[in-house]
Amino acid sequence: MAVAEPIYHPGNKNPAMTRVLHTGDTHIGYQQYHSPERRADFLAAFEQVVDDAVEMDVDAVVHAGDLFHDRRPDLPDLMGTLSALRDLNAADIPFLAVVGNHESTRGGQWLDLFERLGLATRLGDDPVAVDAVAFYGLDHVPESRRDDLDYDYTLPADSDLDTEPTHSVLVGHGLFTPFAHANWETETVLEESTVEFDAVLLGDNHAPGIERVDDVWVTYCGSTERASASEEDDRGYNVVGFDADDPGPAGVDIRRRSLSDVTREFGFVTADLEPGEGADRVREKVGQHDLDDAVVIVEITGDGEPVTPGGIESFALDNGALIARVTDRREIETETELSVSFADPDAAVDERIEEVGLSEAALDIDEAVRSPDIADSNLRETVKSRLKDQIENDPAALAPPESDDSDASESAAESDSESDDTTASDAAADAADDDADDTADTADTADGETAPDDTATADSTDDEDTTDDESTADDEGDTVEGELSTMEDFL
Ligand SMILES: [Mn+2]
Repeated sequence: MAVAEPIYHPGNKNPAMTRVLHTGDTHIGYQQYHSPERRADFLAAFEQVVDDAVEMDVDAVVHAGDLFHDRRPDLPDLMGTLSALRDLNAADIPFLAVVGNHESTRGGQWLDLFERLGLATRLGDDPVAVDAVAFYGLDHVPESRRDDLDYDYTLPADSDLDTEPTHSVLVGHGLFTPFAHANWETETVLEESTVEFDAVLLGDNHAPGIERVDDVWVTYCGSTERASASEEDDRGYNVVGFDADDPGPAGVDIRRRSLSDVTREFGFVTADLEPGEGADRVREKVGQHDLDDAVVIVEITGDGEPVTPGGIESFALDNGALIARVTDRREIETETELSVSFADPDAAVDERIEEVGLSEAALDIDEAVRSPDIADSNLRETVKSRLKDQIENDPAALAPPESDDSDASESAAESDSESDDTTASDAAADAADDDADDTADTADTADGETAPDDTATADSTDDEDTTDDESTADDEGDTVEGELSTMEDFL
């Protein structure tokens, strides 16, 4: 299994080896901490991955979902993405992808548009060949709808493939066993699949990892920029080799390549205060880090004097930090059971809204209200036109969705919900009845009180799928630490 030389070295190309770059959870368009710079970082990380793919001359880029942070990417992010996909296309490197929970839309997917433009291939039930490797896709499917899945993949013999593949690969998006926060049984998928897979390349869990289920390799590539402060480890991607001379799982080689040189610098500072210590000690700890253009995440624990988080944040910013977030764990521990991350209030709101469970229309209203891109003066008109559009073109968006599925692995910073909330839908419908005052009322409610309280109580039965917030924050706690460069490091 072990190969002496890293297989991604240019010029070290074994002609029998098909190599693909496995990435995912790119979250382009995520304006983390309300920071335009952070937003640009997510696109830049994707551009870097594409540059690496071209430089390595891989045989394909496989994207395991959540290319975009939400279903409504803005034009600059779309244009940047298109430009990167064009670069791949110019290098004759196919882009094979599935749809993640963040970007999933009710109508067509962005991926379908890219496919129409000849820049991507959406993986599905039919095999897509890269050399002698057959790739299949499994989009994210809400938990409540998974019982209906038949995993009926087209056998190579019944497909358009010219030759019998040496390897079969499933690319999927979801929280699969045996990884943390799993709610999707990998064994079931493998057993029920009509095709015998050698490897499963996954997205959704932002923590990278490799496991074996029976003989089959199962791996997460991890996110390419930190989508939450819980993602402390280096970001990166996988390079997966398939040896045509060695069919089956034995001929699969998975390696990890770090993006730590190019991702935004994060400084994780823990100030564990002794009695009598205070802000001076916290500043001292913060000052030990390279703050230049970094995102600085400070946690205060222990005892000591009261510390004003704002003062520490100013100190970090004055010393060159791009973003500083200070959480005083001592306060949180004593205050309440609340486990939201106060390091990012917007993320806390996202998390709360995810728990509440809103219709697509209500989520759109929330998005409009909180979006920094929509001026207050335009809000009323924006909400009104979006709702009008949905009533005319997509009435289903106003109806209670059939199901719910909260994604626990995804950090507090991520918001998405397919859950069901009648009250919110009603509110949306009210707002939509062409009465500008109603519309404004809905917007005002969402604005003032973060998640509207009256909707928060609407559907407590939806909690069955939500994992404890605290464990969400610890998402990456039980994964591999440090530099990962070979498959052996994962085992
Ligand atoms: Mn994701």
